[in-house]
Amino acid sequence: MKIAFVTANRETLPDPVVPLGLLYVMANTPPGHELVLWDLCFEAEPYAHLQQRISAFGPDLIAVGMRNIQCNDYSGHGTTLAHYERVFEVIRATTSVPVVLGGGGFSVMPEELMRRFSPDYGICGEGERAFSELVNVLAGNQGSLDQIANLHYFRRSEQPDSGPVASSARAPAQLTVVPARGVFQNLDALRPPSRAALDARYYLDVGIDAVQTKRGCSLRCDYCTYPTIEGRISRQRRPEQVVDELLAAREERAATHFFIVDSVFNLPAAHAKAVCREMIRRGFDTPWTCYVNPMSYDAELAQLMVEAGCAGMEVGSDSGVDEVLARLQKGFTTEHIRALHQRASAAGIPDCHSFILGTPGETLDDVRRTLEFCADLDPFAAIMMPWTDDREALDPELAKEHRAFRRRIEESLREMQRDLPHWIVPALALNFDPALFRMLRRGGYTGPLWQHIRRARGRTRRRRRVPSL
Ligand code: B12
Ligand code: SF4
Repeated sequence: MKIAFVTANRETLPDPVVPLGLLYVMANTPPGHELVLWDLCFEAEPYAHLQQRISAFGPDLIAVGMRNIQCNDYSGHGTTLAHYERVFEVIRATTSVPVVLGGGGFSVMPEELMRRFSPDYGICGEGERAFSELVNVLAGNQGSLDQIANLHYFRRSEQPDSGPVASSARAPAQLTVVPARGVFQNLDALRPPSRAALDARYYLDVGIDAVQTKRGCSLRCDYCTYPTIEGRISRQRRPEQVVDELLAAREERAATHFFIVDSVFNLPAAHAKAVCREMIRRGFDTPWTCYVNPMSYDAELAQLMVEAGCAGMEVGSDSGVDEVLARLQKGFTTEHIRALHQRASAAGIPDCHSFILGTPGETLDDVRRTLEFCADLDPFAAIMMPWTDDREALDPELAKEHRAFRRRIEESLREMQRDLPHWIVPALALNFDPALFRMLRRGGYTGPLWQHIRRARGRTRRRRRVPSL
């Protein structure tokens, strides 16, 4: 079959991100098919481009990667759904071949998005195995749809359980969801993704590549969707294999920085340390950034990360109020956040803490206490995000209700923005706007831009008083 992989993500803030998940799915598609990658990220006319590509290539199957539901301004005022709707309209108007939807955005609410976009198939969570099995069924080789764990599809009376089905055969249909069972992959058995087909602009304009050292997080933070995508059991890649991929990626493309996209790099800490040791042993010297959790962050790990070239870490601190952290089931307290900040500062690793303001049950007073906590902590960088629930994307009433509270939080942030020049508040475009980012890139700044804002704005380390809300 001729299979077209479409990465439809057009979010470019804070940066365009390489479609690592789709590359994994591509790399692990059974042999014997002709594969192409189409990237809509940098196209000025994405829909015309897509239409033209479909007409010229004539695919038998189209696989669409949907990374985000939310827009990158974190304000909850917009979503990416209208864009994906348009992508589906263009595909349906140009061809009648089956379409498969998958990716992190899709996996957050698969049933709702199946109904909204009506793809022929949807794959929730990790895509490699399910997509391979689907390709085998559609090519008429083996298997049946109801054996493909996590597959979502519309069962129609005329739809057999195997063999290609033109979507023109569509009729009112019932959504079928094949239950998940033992779906998660042994990561060392996967073929690593190839960057060969990636648009050069990821490297020329930004320079950040992505790599994954494991999948899954066993914690149970109240709001978190990550385990839906990756599972709750941590599955780790062999450190040698991770560094093989880093070196190959650096060889293949001119990345100046890597983002380790694990949900949390330092859980379990033993694996993070093993990866760092392997980087050091192999002399890997390209800077990298990762997510860390305030638990399991000891001085030994901080030191190993420095020696392995860590240029910064993003910390999901979420709140500066212990009762809120407990309600969110974070498993750590503000003391853990302080300890992490001290260790990171002692080791010389810039730390960027993200705080989610206004989670369910939180009051404006809690928000104010979080802002005071952050001002007192004085981390290298902080990102303030008013809480947005993914379900708002499909529920205007819920969105309206939450937006009113967000507005009040934003007003408070606006009042104090002049006092906190290095905090990042995407909803207010504060230290988060394309013009600033372009200026920093032109100035030769590499890696995630929060690592440069403080320096660029001059290091203001004065303690700030937070105005009352
Ligand atoms: C690392 C990360 C970032 C980093 C990326 C760094 C980099 N250079 O790559 C940074 C910090 C920049 C970032 C930014 C944003 N992110 Co982010 N990010 C992640 C994270 C933790 C990992 C993504 C990743 O690369 N995973 C590794 C790859 C291998 O996995 P994957 O993409 O999920 O792909 C697998 C499956 O989804 C599936 N699959 C993928 N594509 C396809 C296609 C088909 C056809 C099929 C069948 C299957 C399939 O198979 C793949 C392999 O198993 C996820 C959460 C998570 N744990 O997944 C959030 C996540 C993807 N981000 C999210 C969001 C919203 C954003 C932002 C919009 C900011 C924001 N408001 O939170 C921006 C957008 C940036 C952009 N330009 O698009 C959401 C998206 C869903 C949603 N709720 O909208 C997620 C899921 C987190 C969440 N809040 O729920 N992010
Ligand atoms: S530690 Fe991070 S990835 Fe794990 S459940 Fe909590 S928020 Fe989600």
